Amino acid sequence: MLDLTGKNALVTGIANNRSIAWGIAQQLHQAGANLGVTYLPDDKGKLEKKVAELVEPLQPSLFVPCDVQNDEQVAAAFETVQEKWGRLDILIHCLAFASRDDLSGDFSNVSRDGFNLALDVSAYSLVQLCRAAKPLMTEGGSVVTLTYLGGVRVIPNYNVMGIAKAALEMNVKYLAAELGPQNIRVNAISAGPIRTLASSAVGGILDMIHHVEEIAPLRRTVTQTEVGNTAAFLCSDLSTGITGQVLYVDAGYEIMGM
Ligand code: NAD
Ligand code: 0WE
Repeated sequence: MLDLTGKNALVTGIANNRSIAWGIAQQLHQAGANLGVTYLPDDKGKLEKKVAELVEPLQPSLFVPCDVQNDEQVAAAFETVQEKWGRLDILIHCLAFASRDDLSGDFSNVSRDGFNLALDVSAYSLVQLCRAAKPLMTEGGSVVTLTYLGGVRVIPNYNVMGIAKAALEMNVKYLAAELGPQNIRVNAISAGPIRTLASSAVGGILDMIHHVEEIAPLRRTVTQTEVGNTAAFLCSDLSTGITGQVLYVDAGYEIMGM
């Protein structure tokens, strides 16, 4: 039923085997999609090598650098998509970044640079990638991004990332409205806390996970695979009527008031 054969899917945000994007890539692959993977290049090419080895079993037909803060690199990545595939069907936006200093202490201490960095990488990047994808999604398409409850409620220490996620969720709505007539759908998954490279760098993440395990209706957190399966659904013909939405994959935590 969930069939993505013949679909070309570009996945951003894989850093290691704990990345949510890795969970998504695996489920898209299992559903039969043709994968393209982007990575954030570093000085020594260490991350490139790690990600290349990780994704090898999924046999991506495209593997390109894409730092969303580098306009030329983003343009080059989509030129490669155009040359190698001719058409794009699925875009997974699964990246965020804020300065570590801005993810603790008083929110009001955030500097202009820190604010701009978080919003640039974590929110503007969706607009930028959708603009590049738009002319390539000639047979319609599906864009999925990752957000967090800290974009709609105050979560201690999430701070400037909360503002970035609020902007990201509103980007989803404006982009869905603009791209809908071209049958391109844009949705977000709001995932519960998961141990990843990004979340593990944050103090107290384990306590937050334990809190969710006590409060969430399902009495547990979610896995990268569960987020991946929801992403596959949002990219498939099972969800053709859904656009502009934020779908919570959080074991039900969001509904709880006390
Ligand atoms: P992760 O560290 O595995 O992924 C973050 C990715 O962002 C990395 O692959 C990194 O290379 C990439 N990135 C950072 N700056 C970039 C740039 N300038 N250009 C291109 N890529 C860049 O962590 P994750 O938890 O899998 O995060 C993926 C997404 O999921 C993020 O949007 C995050 O906000 C969201 N999310 C995470 C959780 C969680 O608890 N882990 C919960 C809800 C939402
Ligand atoms: O979106 C995220 C992670 C965002 C993130 C994390 C880091 C850590 C390392 C963005 N930038 C950085 N920069 C770094 O230098 N999550 C939803 C996971 C997360 O992060 C939190 C959380 C949760 C949950 C930060 C504070 C409180 C809770």
